[in-house]
Amino acid sequence: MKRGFAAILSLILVLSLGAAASGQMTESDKAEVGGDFTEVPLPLDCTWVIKDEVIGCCPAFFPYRFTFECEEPVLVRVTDLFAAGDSYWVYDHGELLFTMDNATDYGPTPPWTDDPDTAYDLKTGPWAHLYRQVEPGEHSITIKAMSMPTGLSNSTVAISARPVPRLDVRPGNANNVINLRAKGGVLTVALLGSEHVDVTEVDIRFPLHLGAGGATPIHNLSDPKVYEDHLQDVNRDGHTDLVLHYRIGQTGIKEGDTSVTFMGKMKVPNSIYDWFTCSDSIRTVPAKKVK
Ligand SMILES: [Ca+2]
Ligand SMILES: [Ca+2]
Repeated sequence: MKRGFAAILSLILVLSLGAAASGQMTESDKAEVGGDFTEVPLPLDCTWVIKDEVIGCCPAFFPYRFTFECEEPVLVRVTDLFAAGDSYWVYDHGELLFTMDNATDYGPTPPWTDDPDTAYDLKTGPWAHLYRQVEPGEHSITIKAMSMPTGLSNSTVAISARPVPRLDVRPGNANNVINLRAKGGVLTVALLGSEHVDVTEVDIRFPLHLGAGGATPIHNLSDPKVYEDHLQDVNRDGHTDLVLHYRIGQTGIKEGDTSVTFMGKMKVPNSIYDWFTCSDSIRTVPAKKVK
């Protein structure tokens, strides 16, 4: 891509970003989404759905609504595919979910791949790619091409949905009471597997943080024997769960807190993508007052 062209494109992008700064679709966008959009159910198993379309340019919507419903939080993953250089805005039920900038750091010929995992990889190239976590429930994703620097009127995009574990504080106990008097006390939590979630896909090479204090597990899960011991079906639903133990004093949980959040990462070949969070409600027993 020529530098002058890139400069004009970024100017257009800046201008259009300004127009949609509220994160809302314009009325004409909404009319488009309400129009002839074909519903495509998105599988909840991380497989990529690829759409290569002549959509004109730009901006222009792909004529699809990618839909799914899930009891778990889901990572919506999107990547440019085939010739690099396109950029996209991604919507959920008509609300802007995220924007993906096009890379400009390649020569006159954009690199090409038909492998979404390669295009999604942060290290391999300039394909626009990004993900966002959406909450449990029903979702309807639409994608708008914002720029296609190759000058062609067709664009290729790949999208996949990756459910992530739910958090269960104190497995087997519905009250989730956390006794802050027990400073050295241990809090057991579980990441719950399900029909759609394999907890062994949680990447234990990356931090498994619990709470605002960023506590890390007491046990060394990089030891395969220790890791194996922490894979249990705590709620007896037939799906393996990952049990984790933390020092309460390191979690940052304070008196009156009503929830606690876990942060970890799902496995992705060669990528630092697919971080996720999950939360559970808690009730605290106050620490002893110092007189
Ligand atoms: Ca519980
Ligand atoms: Ca289970």
